[in-house]
Amino acid sequence: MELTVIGQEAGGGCSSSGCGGSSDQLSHLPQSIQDKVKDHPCYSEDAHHHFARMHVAVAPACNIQCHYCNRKYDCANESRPGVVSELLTPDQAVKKVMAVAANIPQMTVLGIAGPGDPLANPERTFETFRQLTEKAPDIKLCVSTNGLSLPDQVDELCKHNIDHVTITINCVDPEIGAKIYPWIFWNNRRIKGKKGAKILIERQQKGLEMLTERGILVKVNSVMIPGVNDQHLEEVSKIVKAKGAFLHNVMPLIAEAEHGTFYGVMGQRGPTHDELQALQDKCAGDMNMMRHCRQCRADAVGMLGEDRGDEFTMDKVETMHIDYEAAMEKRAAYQAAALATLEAQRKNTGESFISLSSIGVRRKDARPVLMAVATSGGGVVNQHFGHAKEFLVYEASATDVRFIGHRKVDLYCEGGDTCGDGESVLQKTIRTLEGCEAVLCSKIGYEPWEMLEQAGIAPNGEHAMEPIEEAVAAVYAEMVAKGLPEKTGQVASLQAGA
Ligand code: CLF
Ligand code: SF4
Repeated sequence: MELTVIGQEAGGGCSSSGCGGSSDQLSHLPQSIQDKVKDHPCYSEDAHHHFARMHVAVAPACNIQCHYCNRKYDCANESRPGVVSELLTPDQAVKKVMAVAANIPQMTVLGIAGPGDPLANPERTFETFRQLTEKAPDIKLCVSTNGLSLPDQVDELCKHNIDHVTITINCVDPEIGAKIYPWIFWNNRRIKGKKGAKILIERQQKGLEMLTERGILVKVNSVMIPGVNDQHLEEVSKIVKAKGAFLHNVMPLIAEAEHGTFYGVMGQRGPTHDELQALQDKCAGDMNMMRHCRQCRADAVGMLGEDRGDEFTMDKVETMHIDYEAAMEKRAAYQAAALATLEAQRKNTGESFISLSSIGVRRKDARPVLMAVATSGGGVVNQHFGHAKEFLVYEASATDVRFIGHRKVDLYCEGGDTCGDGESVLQKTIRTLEGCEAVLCSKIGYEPWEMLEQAGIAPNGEHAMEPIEEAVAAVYAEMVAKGLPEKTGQVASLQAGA
């Protein structure tokens, strides 16, 4: 028997990678659809190591109210709550996109996701798309909506070659909807409670069907709200899949009192890492799940998990002198090389096997282990522990290695050869890694090494520059060979959230 590392060719499929775009999962799809997702950082989990997205905040208005939203901030249906984006006109947005395209060759996708609802601002949204289709036809266009106006806008979306649409669908039951949406604004009227939620749900479902009939890929976002819709989202997942959604992204509610949202003020909690993962796993039986969402800002720029927006504020963009011809050549060359690397990685991971005989037959049923990985992109272990702003979490088992999600941390090392002394931040980082039993990075300082060991997390810098899944599998094999400890003591208490 063999241990498969991301068994794409070996039949692991999406369940092994937990992603929206492993090559096996896509291989049954028409080539035209594979082409739409292979370099989209949100629709393909492995593509997000190589390709970037950007958002332009051109859409200020919204036509509904969500209990997790405060209009002072970006739309929380596709954005991290509590951040404010620089609002742009369509002309400014196009200028900014061209500047980013010239400077960040990884950027393949332009999304409009706020700060309000893009389809509640159709003139501004479609004018931006219209100009970009002319000026930058190689950029994929993407939009995110609450769905209320969607059925009215589907034809216009088609006209602009928009291949990717996200609809936030938090429920299919108006009773539950009334607990999430106090009102909607529709046909020039404010409609409250269950009645409003019912209309919203119907419009979302209709929009979803219309898009899939036209071959547009639809991702559904759902905000997981414990005690409100957490028990209901499995059903949502089944229904949206049946209606043709391509990918389901269950995101955690983030409700802080200081954001001034209804939920924040009422003390509604968000889910724990374990609760989120458990729900994603339940939904995954029926649906391709996205687990690498970073809840971006409405003006995010760069790879998922990084934000280079500060480099491209309008005052900076206005002063940039860009040789577009040279930049576009560089862009095309980068993207061709990145795709070739990605294809090679997909092939290699599909073909990589570690013989279980090397770690002993009795370990066929060795328990799974969570590991955290520090990476700055490229699909390899290549980041210093102290420089990581987030860790990717993988689950290794005797049958496969799968991506589980990411954990954001505070940066405590400000550079130099040694890690900083921000002990309390380091402790916080280690708490963030609860449940993980190893952390893979390119380098790590002495102090965090010791503290990780004390917390029951094995630091590992032996696999620098290796592809992540292969490195995780190799560490798992070593751990199993040594004998996995019972899940007790500190690790268990951390997993319990202690
Ligand atoms: Fe933007 Fe959304 Fe398009 Fe991606 S983000 S409009 S599909 S290009 Fe991606 Fe960011 Fe998550 Fe959105 S990580 S918040 S899912
Ligand atoms: Fe806020 Fe977005 Fe909901 Fe509108 S759709 S209320 S902007 S979270």
